[in-house]
Amino acid sequence: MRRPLCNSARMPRTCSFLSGAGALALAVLAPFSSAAAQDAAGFQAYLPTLGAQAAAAGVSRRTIEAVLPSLTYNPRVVELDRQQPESRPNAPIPAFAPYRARHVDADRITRGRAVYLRARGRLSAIEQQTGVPESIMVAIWGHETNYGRVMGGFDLPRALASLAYEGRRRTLFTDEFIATLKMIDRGVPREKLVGSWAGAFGGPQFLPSVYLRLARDGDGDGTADIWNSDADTLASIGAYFVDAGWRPGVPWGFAVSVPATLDRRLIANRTTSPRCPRVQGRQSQWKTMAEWRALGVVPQARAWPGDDVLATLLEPDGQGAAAYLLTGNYRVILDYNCSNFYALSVGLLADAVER
Ligand SMILES: [Ca+2]
Repeated sequence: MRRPLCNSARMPRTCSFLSGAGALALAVLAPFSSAAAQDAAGFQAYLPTLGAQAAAAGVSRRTIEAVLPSLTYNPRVVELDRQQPESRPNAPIPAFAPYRARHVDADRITRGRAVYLRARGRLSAIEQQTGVPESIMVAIWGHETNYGRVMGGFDLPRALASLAYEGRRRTLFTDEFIATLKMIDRGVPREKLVGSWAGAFGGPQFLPSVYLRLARDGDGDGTADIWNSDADTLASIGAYFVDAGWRPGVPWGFAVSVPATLDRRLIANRTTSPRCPRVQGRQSQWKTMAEWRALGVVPQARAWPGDDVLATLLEPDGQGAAAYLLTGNYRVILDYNCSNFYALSVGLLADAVER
């Protein structure tokens, strides 16, 4: 993992060698170094609290004593956490089209098709057991890690303990930190606990608590190795979707054309979702397919699902641009990662891989 030289709590003075500006650099650095030293010290003082919470949650003394003394504060993960959109609730929403072009691109589609064809036997068995379409499992894998290519290089216990210490989402990160220790208790080697700055790891980018609950052994060798085994990765994604309520036989959604005359005020969402309100607030009211058809909404490619299937309308770039009707299965993709752009791109990549 690379860290910016000026951002290391352990070597804060490295910057003065780079700047060459002598006293000025030291004057600028002084308050920063002091803050970094405070964080490093505060983190060490906080570790016994985390250790006590882990012990109370049933983690073995052996694991706690092996891991906690090795941890140091990681300012980089805190910096990344503060860049997240939910830290800036009033930031403008960017356009979907450029995001789609980056995430549902020719390379990802081509390689997704190759994975789809290569793993066909395995995928079809998982689809039979779970009802989750093969292409959706492939698309999640493609989006999360570019089919296992990019799985993150952050040490998870260190990253999660740093985020718990920082405190913006302390409960979440404390629970996930404890879950990493439980993974060690279960026999996962310490050196495997590497992933994204926010604690997700392996091909499906599961959080530790999700791994404990839903990781599956897809190739039958007795372990759920979502780092190295494609079969385990895909079976685990399938298990996640079943757990989150995927309904077999219903598409995630599809592109539609919407009459320019449709009065959007009549279909505006008037409820606030307790979960991801900003994301779900961009979607319309839920209506049946029969009701959408009566409003003049026309599918661009796929046939309609049954008339009684409920769906919501999303026009991510506003009226006159791409529009989608989304079913309850779209909500399952949002459960995996609550972002409209993410969920739309997963659905569109799945369709492209299958085509
Ligand atoms: Ca396995």
